[in-house]
Amino acid sequence: MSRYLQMVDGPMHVKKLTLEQLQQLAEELRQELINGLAKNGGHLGPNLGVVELTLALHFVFNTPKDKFVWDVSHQTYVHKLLTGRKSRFQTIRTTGGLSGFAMRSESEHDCYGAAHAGTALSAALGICAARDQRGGDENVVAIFGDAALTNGISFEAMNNIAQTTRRFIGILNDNEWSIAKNVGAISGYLNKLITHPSYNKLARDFERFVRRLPKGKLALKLARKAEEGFKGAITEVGLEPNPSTIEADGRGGYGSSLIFEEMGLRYLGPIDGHNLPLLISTLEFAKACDHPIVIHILTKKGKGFEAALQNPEKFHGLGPYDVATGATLPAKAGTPPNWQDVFGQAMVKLCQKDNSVVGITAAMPSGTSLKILEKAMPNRYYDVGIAEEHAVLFACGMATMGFHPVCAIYSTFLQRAYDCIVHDAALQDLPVIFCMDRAGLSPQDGPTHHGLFDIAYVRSVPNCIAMSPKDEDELVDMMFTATHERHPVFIRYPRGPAEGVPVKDQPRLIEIGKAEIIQNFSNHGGRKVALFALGNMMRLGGKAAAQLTADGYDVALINPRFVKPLDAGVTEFFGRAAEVVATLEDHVLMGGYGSAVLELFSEKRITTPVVQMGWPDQFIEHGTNVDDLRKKYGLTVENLVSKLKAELPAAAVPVERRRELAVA
Ligand SMILES: Cc1ncc(C[n+]2csc(CCOP(=O)(O)OP(=O)(O)O)c2C)c(N)n1
Repeated sequence: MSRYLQMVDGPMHVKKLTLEQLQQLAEELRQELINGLAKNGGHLGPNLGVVELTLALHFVFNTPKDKFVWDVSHQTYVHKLLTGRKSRFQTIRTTGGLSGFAMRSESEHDCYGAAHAGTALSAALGICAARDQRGGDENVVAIFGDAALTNGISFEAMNNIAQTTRRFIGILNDNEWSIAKNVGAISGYLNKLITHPSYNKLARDFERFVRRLPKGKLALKLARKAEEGFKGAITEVGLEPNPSTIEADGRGGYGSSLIFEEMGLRYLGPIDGHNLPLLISTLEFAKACDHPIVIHILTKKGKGFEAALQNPEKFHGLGPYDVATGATLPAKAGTPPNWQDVFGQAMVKLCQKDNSVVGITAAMPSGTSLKILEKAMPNRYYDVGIAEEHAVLFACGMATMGFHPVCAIYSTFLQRAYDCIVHDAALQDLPVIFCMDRAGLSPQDGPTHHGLFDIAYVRSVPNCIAMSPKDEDELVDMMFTATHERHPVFIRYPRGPAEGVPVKDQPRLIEIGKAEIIQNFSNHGGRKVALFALGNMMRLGGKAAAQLTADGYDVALINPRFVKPLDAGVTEFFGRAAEVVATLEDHVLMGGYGSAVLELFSEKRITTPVVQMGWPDQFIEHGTNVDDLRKKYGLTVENLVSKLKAELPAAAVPVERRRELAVA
């Protein structure tokens, strides 16, 4: 490990370094990020962009007393390296290793956990309010990206800051990128703010002013609060109203910082977010400010690594890569296409055939592969920014006009739009199609990203149809079927490679509420087991069926397809015919598919024992891969087979039971 990084075990050590040493440390941190993430991947680009900012924050403030609230918090790797976690850094996002996000249980320096965007301003304001209630003097800093400003909650918080507290520090880390290029009017507004000549001048004046102070010693001087006069000078340069900017477009809108100032927030910037002394002095000023303040800093995603600078979208978050070139490993030959790519290609075909279909993403064109539609048919594609509620309401509006909008949203992010699902899509019974990506585990991301609750949250809402395909061909059939429906339809499918089955040229309609019997009982006299394997659990179900069959059991294997409406006929038939039933789902057990089966059994007075396989009632941590986590929680073929065998110890049916069955 490099020289200064080796010496830094906590923020107190950062404060002891000179400016030159800090600058050296910044380089070392960059190398640690680039080398340390190469094996397992991670959010390299965003973290390379905040090296100086994080150093400056720890130089000026004092965590854990002072509070840093990071939006999304995928950019906290440097913070982790500086707060006692560097020896475990290379375990990040792996089984038993550090989380890829801020997590309260991981460190006292992580005062607030996150991974969904747009939460930082509100949470930080809550912390400020609590501090004020208690009469404390902690500094609270919310660090949020430019894409967080495409999210409504950020504005709900900003609307509320000035009336709640006098001491709030916001840092807008503007790199012009969300995961993809940032979208929308706010992004355009920030761009004008950056490029407006008078603001550039302000930034230059400000820099020149800082540079005039004795080199190197500046940071230390400021840290010791010896420069009260200097702070005043910054106020003069940075915060004096500038009439030319207010007049920029004749309305006081573009080109001015009015949007922040009208919210009662002092605005300072834009400043170069890689200029360490400038950052330190600005943060020192903010610390002394008796008024809520937003500092607008400009950073480069991927700074210090050419490949990442060239391709910010890919390097936002990626798997293992080559340190020399940034090249990522190609998929192994024969790997099936990702579910996402099948979805994206199917969207193009559906849109070509049906004018009522459009695709909507909430800032995830690459993650969902909706970018395939964007490329092929840009006028049928909408990226609304990190705004899931808006995405759903927007889709509802289009649906009232006869469209079949397809919202491609990760299961975990759709949670945010639950009210819109209930109050808008379902209550008005609108034909919005929800393609719930990442249903199941998002292993390296962990509990914030696993999509394990969607069946439970959709199943209880009237008018909704919910399904899950066993393979990619069925996914396309389900999408096609959904475009013929008049109700909200939810299709859940996981992350990563699909099953590798060919996708038909012409999709076919699936009868709503109809399960598929993959393998019926053969009535060979073996004890009867019925396996209901939902969606991607079919692979596990198929293996268990093969093993049990080989061991002499008579096994039926059913693809339920629908969670709602459940195929009551098929479920009841196999429920009665089998001696034990198993339900398999990549979802929490509580409220999930197995619960739906049990509800039906209870209603029909079916007493056949049910072995439920799914995720327990707890948040599932992150892990290196799906297999690690499935093993830990018993979602394995071996475990299923042994549970079923425990219910039905002998493969052959005892004579009395055989007689009973014959009579029945
Ligand atoms: C509610 C929600 N929707 C989508 C995402 C996926 N996501 C993760 S990071 C990110 C972009 C964040 O951009 P920004 O806040 O500007 O930070 P940067 O990575 O550019 O530093 C998105 C869309 C998310 N985390 N949360």
